[in-house]
Amino acid sequence: METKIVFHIDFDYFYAQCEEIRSPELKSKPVCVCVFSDRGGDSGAIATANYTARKYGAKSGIPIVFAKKRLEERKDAVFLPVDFDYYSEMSEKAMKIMEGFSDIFEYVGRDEAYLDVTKRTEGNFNKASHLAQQIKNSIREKTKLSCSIGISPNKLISKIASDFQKPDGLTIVSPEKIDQFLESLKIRDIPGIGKKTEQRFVEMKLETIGDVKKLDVFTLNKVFGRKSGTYIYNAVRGIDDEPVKEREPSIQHGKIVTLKEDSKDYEFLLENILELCKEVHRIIKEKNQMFKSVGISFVQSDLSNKSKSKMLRNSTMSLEELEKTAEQLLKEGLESQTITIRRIGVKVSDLSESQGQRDITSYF
Ligand code: DGT
Ligand code: CA
Ligand code: CA
Repeated sequence: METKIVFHIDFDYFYAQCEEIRSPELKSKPVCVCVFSDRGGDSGAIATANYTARKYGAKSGIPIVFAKKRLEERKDAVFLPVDFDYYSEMSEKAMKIMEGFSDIFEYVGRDEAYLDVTKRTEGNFNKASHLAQQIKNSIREKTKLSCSIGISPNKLISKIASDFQKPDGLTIVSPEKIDQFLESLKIRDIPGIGKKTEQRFVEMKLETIGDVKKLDVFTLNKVFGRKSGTYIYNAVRGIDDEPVKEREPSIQHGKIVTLKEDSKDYEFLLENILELCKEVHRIIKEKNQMFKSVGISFVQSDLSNKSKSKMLRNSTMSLEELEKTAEQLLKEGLESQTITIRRIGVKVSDLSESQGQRDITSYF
């Protein structure tokens, strides 16, 4: 069987990096991107933090109050609310570039993807290394984003490898290096192995992947059950035959603009909303897709977010329906609006392929 070459590409400190790109003055500061809960104040958790903030122990999943405590001495630390629409927009641009460099492209989530590049590299790891460098350069040039790439004959090892030298990493594990690469890594580095599984291994006095390799498949199956046991048995040996499956990130289409001036004036905002509707509709038409949900979003002058969406009765391609719905959402969104709005967006989701001449009126 010929050796496959699979890339796993993962953007570095993704949400926080997007914020740095939007506001370069943040680069020298600790930056935490926060999911503020509805309860107000500082309740909520950190979605991610840049590497400066991580040095102080501020990281994904911890409460915002803890992060603020840990960063107490850094008076310049910045805590920003998440702006998913903006991150999606950045992600989409970078994903398009990656897709262009792949034989098979599998979108995993906003910040990661697998690429099968076996054909275009002719299974040659040297060529693969050049290709990866080219992808990094192209993404950086067009979006300013940095990413880390893992290269190996399968998804499992590439995923581990992309995480091996972050940020801006490039880790190549050719077939003959697999054992050596895995040997000294922590068991926890295997995707899917969480705290609980790790704890069981600690109890068995096993710490590295090399240690676990000493266990036979029967022991692993007995301790973890057949499914997990077999997975672990193969994973520690670098065995994984999951193919890269074509998958595109077409979950939604959206457009967002920064307004000429911050405002909460209905007429002014409506004008912008209608313009965005036209742009979003252009994408939908081009892709021959129908949508069933419409959403609008505001980034308010204090950088907090607000969004509203509505599910339609039927899927449609109609610009008129898109505009009507967005207009209605805008009216609702502006009720009790106190602060002005800085950026405004429109998106459609719950997409489906339009199948031929279903209903001629739904095309316009
Ligand atoms: P890294 O280690 O440089 O890849 O850093 P990130 O931030 O890219 O980490 P990753 O790849 O695990 O996650 C990608 C994005 O997913 C991250 O920018 C924010 C989001 N995320 C990750 N963990 C959490 C979490 O615990 N809560 C929330 N709300 N979001 C998270
Ligand atoms: Ca990442
Ligand atoms: Ca990731």
